[in-house]
Amino acid sequence: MNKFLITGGAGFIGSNLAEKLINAGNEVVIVDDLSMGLKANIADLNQELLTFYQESITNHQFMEELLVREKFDYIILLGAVASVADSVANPYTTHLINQEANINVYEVIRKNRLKVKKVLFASSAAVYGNNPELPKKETSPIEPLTPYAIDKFASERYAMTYGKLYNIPTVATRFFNVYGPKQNPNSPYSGVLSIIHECLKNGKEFTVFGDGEQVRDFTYVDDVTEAVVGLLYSSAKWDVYNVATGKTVTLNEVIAAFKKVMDKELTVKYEQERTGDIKVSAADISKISREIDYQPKYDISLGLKEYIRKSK
Ligand code: UD2
Repeated sequence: MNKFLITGGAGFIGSNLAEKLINAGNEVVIVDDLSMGLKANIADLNQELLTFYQESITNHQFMEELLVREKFDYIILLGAVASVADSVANPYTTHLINQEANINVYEVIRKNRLKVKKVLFASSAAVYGNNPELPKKETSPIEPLTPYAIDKFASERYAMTYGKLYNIPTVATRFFNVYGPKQNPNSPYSGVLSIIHECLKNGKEFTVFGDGEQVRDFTYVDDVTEAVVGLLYSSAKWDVYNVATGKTVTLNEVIAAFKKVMDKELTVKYEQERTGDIKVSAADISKISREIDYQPKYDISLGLKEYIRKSK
């Protein structure tokens, strides 16, 4: 049994990860200010193994006291303002959360010489921006186009550099479009599959921005948490890994698959594509596959089935 800290642990990916770790008998501490996460996401977990702090990761003193007191085996940094649009509207405020708060964690580990088994920083495919090279490899050019992407890239680099300079075992992941239970559909910039799910459930009309032929690598959250745990327990360090399925589908194909899995009709309207929308996002996952023998288990139809089953 190990002790884990998950920042953003009441959010979509964090709460799914907490569930996996707790079900395996580990102790999990969550720090989440509930700005996007929900208490309900972690309410059904074994509370004896869970400690929850409703606190912002920007409270540096709180974070330092917590890290020094609890002596975590593993630290997973998922706490962030996940909306790219928010980062464009509020670049400085989101910077304090998406970058500074993470550096503070590395700094506390360095200053206090904390012995951690691994620190994992959750970065994003957003760091690749619009660069046309496909599929994206970890060595592909980086082109962060928004404050969100800049902060993700910087926090990734800080994790690697702190790791090497001060001998802290760090890794980073670049997630591609993640979907699954507990993803919050309430913002227009929420994951598109959570929005489609909401529309199908409530008989609402769904708007496709563009012609629906945009291509994504949609990754079921269990494959993501599997990759995270695999990297934590492996000897991987000071490196960054794409986390995706390595397969792509168009939005139109996903809509068709979703309707079939739910056996429901969906009214779809087509509008102008979003400014800055990426036409094709595709991941090369050979690096993580080599490192931890990672094999995604969910193609889109299996992932959607599991999403529906677990959302009931
Ligand atoms: C993903 C990430 C984002 C950033 C970006 C980097 C998610 C939720 N977002 O944005 O954080 O890392 O990749 O490239 O993982 N769409 C519709 N109708 C809707 C909502 C979306 O047609 O109501 C379209 C949208 O225009 C896009 C596609 O669906 O073409 C996927 O949208 P998304 O917001 O789920 O994810 P994405 O790839 O834009």
